[in-house]
Amino acid sequence: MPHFQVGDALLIVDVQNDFCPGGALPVPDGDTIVAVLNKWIAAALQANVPVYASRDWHPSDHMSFAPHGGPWPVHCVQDTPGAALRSDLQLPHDAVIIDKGIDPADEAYSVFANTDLAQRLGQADVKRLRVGGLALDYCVRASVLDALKEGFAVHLIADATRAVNIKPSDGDKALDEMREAGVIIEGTTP
Ligand code: VGL
Ligand code: ZN
Repeated sequence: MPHFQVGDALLIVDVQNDFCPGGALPVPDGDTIVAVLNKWIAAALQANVPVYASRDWHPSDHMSFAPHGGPWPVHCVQDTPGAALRSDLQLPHDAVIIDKGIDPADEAYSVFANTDLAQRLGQADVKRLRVGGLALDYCVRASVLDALKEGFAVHLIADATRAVNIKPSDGDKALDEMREAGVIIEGTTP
């Protein structure tokens, strides 16, 4: 069982249609984390712990897109169905939505890049983050490393994240880097 306590928050990274099978930049089995996250959301609600959900939220001319010289297919364009959060993700009504990747000239994998998330977490007296979402080897990795640098304690929910794995070892490498930086990896469903 998750042990949410005062000072905790749940951070859900980029659980959007484009990162799930059928989307523009699908993460293998990305959709399977939704059911896991829904259990953590229910536990957060019960413990009165705030929930934050980020969206990769790009302008149509974003530098990460292949037509603009970047490595990725066009994905998560603002206000398109692909950029919408998965409709089966049961977010609380007062979940805080954080949009990132808005600057066309900045990749911004991290949820902390050019957003007010750190400030908002500070205002809410959050000390420890439980993190899940997509993709493990990009935005989850960057967000977890930044959260640790910002001074938060961070737990990664291992079965609530999946890797793109362009190289098959990318997910494992990201886990190693996060572990070295101080993340606590917790295993199974709550
Ligand atoms: C992401 C690639 C490009 C992610 C975002 O959310 O992990 N990956 N943009
Ligand atoms: Zn992106």
